[in-house]
Amino acid sequence: MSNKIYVGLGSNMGDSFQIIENSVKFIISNKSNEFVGVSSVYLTRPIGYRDQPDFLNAVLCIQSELKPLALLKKLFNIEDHFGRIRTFKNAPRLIDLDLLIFGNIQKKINGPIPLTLPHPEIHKRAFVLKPLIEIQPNCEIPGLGKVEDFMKECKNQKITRLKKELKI
Ligand code: PH2
Ligand code: MG
Ligand code: MG
Repeated sequence: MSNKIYVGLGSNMGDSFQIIENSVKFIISNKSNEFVGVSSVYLTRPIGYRDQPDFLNAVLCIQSELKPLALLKKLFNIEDHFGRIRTFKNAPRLIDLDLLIFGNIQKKINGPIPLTLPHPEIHKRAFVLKPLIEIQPNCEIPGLGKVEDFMKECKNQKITRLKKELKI
């Protein structure tokens, strides 16, 4: 069975634009993943741990045959490939690849690789909501509601769309 999946990409170290572009290419080069669309890249202020550089963020939409944990493992491998070092929660990073929405799946997996679907923070984060709306204006977060309604509550989070486009 194939699912429509939204992946969040974020980077605030190194050549963030290039790392995001290469990560998208990597994800869609997997034969189980079909490219559906990608948002613009946005310059965003750090949310949570604030004492770190601004981020570049984007959202990718794919159609995939992979199961959630299988895809998550592949995303972790790509993060490792680009040199991500895990120090503390929300630390600056070369690349962060998050599963945001995975079809209609709503579940919490508490195994060795924990995973909550949909991602538990998306509805509070303009750096996810804005690019999601760009590629899927009527997007629904399974079990939560419309992305556009949540975006209204995040209006105070400053985010700027870059003119430079990803070359996929
Ligand atoms: N990721 C976080 C925490 N805060 N802030 C921005 N602007 N962009 C991110 O990608 C981001 C964040 C945890 O993964
Ligand atoms: Mg994250
Ligand atoms: Mg992550």
